[in-house]
Amino acid sequence: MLGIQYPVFQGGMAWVADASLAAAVSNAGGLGLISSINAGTDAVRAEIRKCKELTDKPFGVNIMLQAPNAGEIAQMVVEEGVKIVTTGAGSPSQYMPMWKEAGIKVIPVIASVALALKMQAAGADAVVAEGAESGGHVGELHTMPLVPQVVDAVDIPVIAAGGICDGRGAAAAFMLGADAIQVGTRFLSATECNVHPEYKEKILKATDISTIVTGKTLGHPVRSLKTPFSKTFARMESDASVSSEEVMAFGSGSLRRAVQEGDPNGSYMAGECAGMVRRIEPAKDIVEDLMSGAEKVLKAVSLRFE
Ligand code: TUI
Repeated sequence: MLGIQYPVFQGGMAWVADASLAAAVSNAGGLGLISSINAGTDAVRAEIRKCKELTDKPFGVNIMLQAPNAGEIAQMVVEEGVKIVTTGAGSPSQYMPMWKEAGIKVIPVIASVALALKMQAAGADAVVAEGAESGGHVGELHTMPLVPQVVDAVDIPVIAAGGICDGRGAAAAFMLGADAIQVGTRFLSATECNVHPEYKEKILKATDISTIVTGKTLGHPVRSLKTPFSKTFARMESDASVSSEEVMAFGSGSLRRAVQEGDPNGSYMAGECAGMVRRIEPAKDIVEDLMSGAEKVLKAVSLRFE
């Protein structure tokens, strides 16, 4: 459907997923995605143009629907001839007719069966079922129960996301009925990923219990690494004497500060599998490790059932 070699999507991570990372993943045979959360619509347009120079393989754009410029980005991807769009943090129904008209493959990220069905009815070509193990904005269900329930509910392909970091996770996702996987956190450590070195360092140092979900009281739960900043955020939102406006002001701009400045007062969004990320390596090696690792465990397990 997408013209890619391997069923591996790179998560469209806000402020992180630029042309450099997306092109590296696409050149490796996966699907690279550029994030629409960047310095503004023109900056995203520039990343798209750069990506076209870096790869002749298919790539896409992830549109964060809660962003104030989401409508502008939705129009811009049509102008730039983008072929694949994924969306997050909302329903893209209003843009669907325009994108279908332009021949764009539309793949909404969803976190429930209800929204998967709504997206299918609206004409989605596939859905990414993203469990709450993932980094960034999360839903309520986790990958293990979410993916098979979405697979049973829809007739379009399902891409599993959330907690998938190596060949074992990839194989498990295929066992749940997924047609492909989406991986975010592991690509934070890619050589071609342009986050601040401090961000990579924090991911490499992370353990199994290094992430926390904050923002539930604001209706915008986000998973990030436990840091003095995220712990303060958690304390503020559970303190009745602190208004939600004060909490939001405290968090404002924190992801950009982490990604670009390695600021200790930044939000280091990451999934639960951050503890499994061991080294910095080219995106190509990550894609190949995901696929060869899946093949290895699938063969080993199938032998046990012969
Ligand atoms: O969108 C994401 N993950 C994100 S977006 C993001 S940007 C940001 N966030 C906070 C502060 C600063 C920047 C970081 N991470 N993942 C896709 C995703 N979408 N996960 C869950 C959902 C989702 C949730 C509810 C999709 C739809 C939905 O329903 C809304 C509706 O209209 O029914």
